[in-house]
This record gives sequence, C-alpha cells and structure tokens, in this order.
Amino acid sequence: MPEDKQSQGLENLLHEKRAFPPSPEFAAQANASADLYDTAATDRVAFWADQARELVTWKTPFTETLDWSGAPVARWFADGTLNAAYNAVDRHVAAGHGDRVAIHFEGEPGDTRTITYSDLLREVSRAANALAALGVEAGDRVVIYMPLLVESVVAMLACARIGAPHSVVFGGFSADALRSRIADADAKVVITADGGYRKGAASALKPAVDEAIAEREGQPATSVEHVLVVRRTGQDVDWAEGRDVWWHEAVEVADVEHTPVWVEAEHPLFILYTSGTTGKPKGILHTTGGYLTQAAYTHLNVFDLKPETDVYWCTADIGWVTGHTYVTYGPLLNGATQVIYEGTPDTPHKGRWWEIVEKYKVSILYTAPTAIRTCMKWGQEIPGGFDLSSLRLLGSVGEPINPEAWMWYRRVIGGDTAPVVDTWWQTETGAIMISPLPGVTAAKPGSAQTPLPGIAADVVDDEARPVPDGGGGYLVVTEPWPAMLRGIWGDLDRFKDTYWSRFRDVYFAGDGAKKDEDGDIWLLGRVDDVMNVSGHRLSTTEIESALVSHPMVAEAAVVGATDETTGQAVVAFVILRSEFAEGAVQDEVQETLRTHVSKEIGPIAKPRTILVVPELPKTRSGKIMRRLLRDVAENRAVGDATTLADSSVMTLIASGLAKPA
Ligand code: 6R9
Repeated sequence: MPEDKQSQGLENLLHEKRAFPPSPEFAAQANASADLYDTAATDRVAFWADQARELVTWKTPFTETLDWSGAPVARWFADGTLNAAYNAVDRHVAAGHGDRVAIHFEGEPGDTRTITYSDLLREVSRAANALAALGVEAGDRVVIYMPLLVESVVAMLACARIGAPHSVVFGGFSADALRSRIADADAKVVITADGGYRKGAASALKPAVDEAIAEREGQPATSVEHVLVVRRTGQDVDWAEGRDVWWHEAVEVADVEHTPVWVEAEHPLFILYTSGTTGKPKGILHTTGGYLTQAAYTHLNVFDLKPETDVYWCTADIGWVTGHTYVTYGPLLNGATQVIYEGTPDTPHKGRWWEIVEKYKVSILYTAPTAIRTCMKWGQEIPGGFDLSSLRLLGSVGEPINPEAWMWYRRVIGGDTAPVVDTWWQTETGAIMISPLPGVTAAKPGSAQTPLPGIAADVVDDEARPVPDGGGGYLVVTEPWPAMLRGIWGDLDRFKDTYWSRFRDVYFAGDGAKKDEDGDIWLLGRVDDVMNVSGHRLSTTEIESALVSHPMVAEAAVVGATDETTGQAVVAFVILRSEFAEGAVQDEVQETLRTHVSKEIGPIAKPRTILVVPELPKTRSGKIMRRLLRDVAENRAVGDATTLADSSVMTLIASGLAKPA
C-alpha cells in the first residue's frame, strides 16, 4: 500500500497493547455469545438464512438463500417477499408493543415529541397514502432532503411501504449537489422542509430544492412532479402552485389505513449517494431482504439491544448510511426505543448531548470519533456535569478511532465500565462488518478487530495474498454478504471497476489495514483519493472540480491532512489564472474559494486551508503527487520527490509558502 498512508497511524497503533475483556456481568446478559462464530463458520449461508427467518417477517418465505451466479451482483433470499416498513413498524404493533416509544424527538430549540409504535404506524400509513395520491408507485424514486425530524424517518418508511426507493440527500448539501442527485436518480417527488434548526437559528432548505429543480438553459427538464414540504421553522417559502404540497395538508387528509406493498427481496429499498474517487458521486443501491437481515442482526448483537429496557441513541443524520441502518432500519426492526436529535452538540451549550443522555436515560450511544475528539477538546468537566450512569454500551463509527479517544470515551462517557465497539463498515456494505462483539470480545482501543460471524474479510497484499499476522495491506471482503450493495445506480461497469477489478473475485473496500499478532484488524484509512473529514466521505476530485469551476482558478489539487479534531481536513493547493495571480491576497483568495466550494458542494466540503502556489507536483504521466502535498499540508519534510517530472517544483512551492502572501 502507499507508504504515506501506512505511516499515518501505524507508529502509535503498533504500540497499543491494552485490552478490555468483557465483565462477567455484561457477558452473562449479552445477546451475543461465542457460539455465533462457530455456527456461522460451520455453514455461513445457512447461518444467514437462520438470521433472515428469525429477525425478519416474510410475507412469502424464501426457499433459496444465496444466488451468486450473477457475481458481483448477489441475490439473497430472492424468492421471498416482504415489506421493510411492515417489519419496522406494523409487526411490533401486532405483537402488542404499540404503546412502546419508538422515537423520542428532541428539537434543537428544545421542543420534543414522543412517538409510540402505534403513532408511527398511523403516520407512516398516512404518508404512504399521501405519496400514492401524488402518483408515486412502486419503483419510482423519491428524494428526501430534510433535517433530522420524525417526519424524515416517517418519509423513508412511507417510501419503503409503497416500494418506492428513497434517496436521502444530506440537508447540508448545496442546491447543485442536490440537482445532480435528483437527476441521476430521476426522482419523481422530493420531500423536504421549509428549514431546520442549526446552531440556534432557522436554516432554510426549501430554496435549495427550488433552485435544484428550476429550469436551466441547455439542461433537460427536471423529472420532479411534486415537492412535499414539512413545516418545521415556519419561515417564508416560495410556492409553486400545483407542484408544491404541504406535508401536513396532504398527510392530514390521508387515510390512516394502508396495506403495505409486498415486494421481492431484491426490490430496491434505497439509493444513497457517496463520494468516490472521481468527481461524480456514486448512487449506491441497496435492496430489501438482505439489507434488513443484516441491519437487524448487527443492531441486535453489536449493540446488545434489549428492546424493553434500552434507550438507544445514534447521533448520525439520515443523510448518511449510518442514519439509514442505525437510525431508521436497525433500531425499528428490533423494536427499540430511540432518541433522535435535530441539532448540533454545542447548541445552546457544549453539554447538550450529555443533557439529552441524562434526560432520556440513554443506555446505548453510537457516535463518531470526530465528535468524541471534539468533546475531549472541550474538556471532561462538561460531560462530568451530567448523570451519564445510564450508559451501558458505546459505539464508534466513521473513521479510525485513535486509542486515546477510545480510552477517553470509555472512561469519561462510559464510566470505565461500558464496552466500546469500534464498528467498521461503509455505505457499500450496508451494515456493520467488522467489530468486537460486546460480552464476547476483549476489546482493544483503536481496533475494529474481527469480522462479525457470517462475514469473511481479510487483509491482503498487492497480489491479493492474505498477509500474515503482523502484516499490512488492503482490506477486502472475500465472500458475499446479505447487505452488500447491488450496484451503482445506472452504472454496472463502474460498480465492477470500482470494487471488483483491483483483486479478482473479492470486494476491494478502499481501506488500508493491518493485522496484529493476534490476527485482529486495525483500519488505517483510505488508500484512494477519498478523504474522511469528521466521518464524512469527500472526494478529492469532487472538490478539485469545484475549485477549478471558479474563474479565478487554473488548477487545483486537494489533499486530506491529518487534523486533531476532524480526523482529516481538506487542504487545497491552487494555481491562479494569470490575470488574477498578480496582486492576489492569500486571505481573500481563500475566503472567495471557500465560499465557492460551499456553494458548489456544501459547507462540509469547504477546505480548511487554501494555498496559492505557482506549480503543482506531477509525475511524468501527469498524475498529481498528493503525497508530497500532504507533507506540505502537515508541515513535514517533503518525502521522496524523485518521480516528479520537474523536481524543482517542491522547492518552488515551499519557498512560496514561506513568504507571507
Ligand atoms: C459507515 C460509514 C466508509 C469509510 C470506510 C473507512 C471509514 C468507517 C470506520 C472507518 C476505521 C471504523 N470508516 N468506519 N475506518 N474504523 N470503525 O462511515 O460509511 O460514509 O461510506 O464511509 O469510512 O475508510 O471506507 P461511509
């Protein structure tokens, strides 16, 4: 693997020897046991069939478990039929749990709603009827562009109920990003809100939808027939008569009875766009039966969920896969009581999350390393001011968690007793793949450790040979798994190229990894041009394209530089067009371009730093050597530059940066 990636985290990880075996009390009550590994190892496919029968309710039972004859597109449980919303909601009501709280909603301004499973059934049924009344049928795509509200979860489930794949676009994405996703998915309806509360103020969403579907010269007309708008903030909105419909008006008049549309197991459940190594986001396609099976199985075993007593909180937004699998589907499939919170962790004060944990007696918390590091930075007195004794299990996802953050999480948030599960997975894998099992695994700070029972993953070298314990290489998944992506929307070739061509017949995840002496897996970050900023995937190419779309910029190169809080930070190097270069002021250029990127992609993609340089380091074949730029961005001595077409470039860059611009 590229040496610059490998050096990133290896040094401190290799010295990490601490381990935390489960306490006997935890182990005695845990959902998972070591038997799971044995059962799965005996017959992996039969193991998944058992999980699918046990955890999912089928309208027509399946008789065939896995069909891999069309590899790399798998078919799981293909002759079974089911409905995702029925599994997430109806069956719990039918089993007598209608009065159990499904969702405790906490708005950023402090407003709250409590939704039981019976309430949820009514809301989802009405929303499904409302969507049907707008002409949405099974197979039609619906884009959801929302803050984190009860209606957002209801909207996803309503789509699932009628067999219309949803495509949630993170509310922080720009109108342009939304436009391209709507176009790629060819969506018929967009569900949005007037706005949401962020950092203490109402922030508008509807204008971005209006802009995204507005007619543009030279571009095809939008596929969107209706926009369904939730009233959240009450702010003024432009209204297109006949196209726009208020959610409350449509849903209020809709019938509370709705018969779910039974779909085949391989019917598309959702498309979720994620960054790849090129500028064009990939629409990752997930289907129904296998996805639900692995979502329920992992949520039950990795989080040790006890639906009667636990209060579960995953802090992810529904705009990311974590919000799909561990806010909407996993917890509801298992009949959990969960908290969802609309806002930011520091509004109106830095203890907001811990206040929420105390208020709802949250027992399982699932969040990202970047959030943990931010809380570390704010100081342990802040969580220390709240009663966190209800917490009994902590989860981490989104990027490698450094051992210090892991230790802090366990000690300060988990009272030194709560097991921490570091869960590795991706938008593409659909659900957790590598993680300790609480009550079974002796956890090591910083390591995701072991493929879950039923999952076959390994670390291989350049020739696809498994590395020995102690070795490093690339993470691969060697056998198909139920929640695996079924393709990239509309682009089977790209699916094959991206994941199945690097190594023969195994899934290439794009992550570097290492096996320690015990064979446990340590993730080392991406080996491709994908950055991970605060657990969000961003593509270097996508940001570079945004930068060069500004008239001032001739060329741009973007790297992810190590950042104490966000894991990586976006650092951009730009060459200005000559007419702008003369007299350019570094700070002004930086501000203009940061704003530009924010408009093109969204605020999360805004570079932390933009440096104006006279040249970019390139190989003879014209590839930008980002490794060298990363050295500059991280204030290191610049590494081996011998493959550069022009070796003086780095000196030129360094000398330019030394001068105050
Ligand atoms: C679920 C999610 C996937 C990429 C993945 C990897 C990184 C996620 C991780 C982790 C180390 C973990 N990643 N979990 N790296 N340890 N526990 O985050 O999906 O947004 O698609 O990102 O995130 O690099 O390849 P997604």
